[in-house]
Amino acid sequence: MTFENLAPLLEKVESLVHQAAVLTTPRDITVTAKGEKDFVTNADVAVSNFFIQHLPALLEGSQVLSEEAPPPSNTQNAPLWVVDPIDGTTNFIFGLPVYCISVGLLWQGQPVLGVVYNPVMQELYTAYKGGGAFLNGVPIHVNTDAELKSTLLLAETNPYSNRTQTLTSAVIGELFLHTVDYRVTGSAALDICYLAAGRAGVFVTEQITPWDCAAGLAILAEAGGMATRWNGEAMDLQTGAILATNGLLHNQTAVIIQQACTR
Ligand code: LIP
Repeated sequence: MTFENLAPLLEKVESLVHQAAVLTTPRDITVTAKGEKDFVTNADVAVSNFFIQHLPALLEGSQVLSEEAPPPSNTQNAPLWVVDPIDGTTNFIFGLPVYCISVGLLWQGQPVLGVVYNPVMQELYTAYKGGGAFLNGVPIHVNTDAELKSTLLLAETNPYSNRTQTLTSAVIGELFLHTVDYRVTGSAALDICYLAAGRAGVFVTEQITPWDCAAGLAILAEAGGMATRWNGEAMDLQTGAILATNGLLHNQTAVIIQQACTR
């Protein structure tokens, strides 16, 4: 695969995502608890199954890692589709219109293509490596906020663990003092896209999963943003903390996070 043929591949993924979006409007939503405060619905499962069936045909040898399915075996050298069938499942269950379908493609472990779609707002974020980032076909870019006091902070909670929730609260609380205000949308994938579209300058969460961020990171990179671990280490696609910014705010935010973590 070369990067030249990512453009037609993106079109095919967009088409699948629009087809999958129909599955997010079932007549009856059934909810199952995967763990405490961790839910999956029949819509998540239907969208997951749809992508597992259709994505491998788009790219020879590719495999699918979905939040709602057992992981594929031996993904080492295969191109990997990383899917969150519904990111923001809790919002979806409670009727808040802030959720999305997220499909990323990892090539040699790096995100090279991403599609994130909020079917309620009808906002489609897309990117492939070297091709720029777009919202509904219009180019997007991170904002130019250079001071935390003039930017909006996006943050996510981690309701599954009291330990990380305490740390998250401390970090958000400290950053809140330095920024205009903070928002918790309930969808990390959308947060990263909002950052890419210049709607906020910083995004933090203590536990991001590969399916929350694979697509978003491809989009953010093309929009001129950056993402690392909280301690500044390079981002990989393992579950853990993330600091994503417009680039200009990265170092100063990392310093405040370190202070909050060691307090
Ligand atoms: C969600 C994340 C969100 C986090 C939620 C949850 P899901 O993913 O995107 O940022 O706060 O607890 O993990 O489970 O809706 O795909």
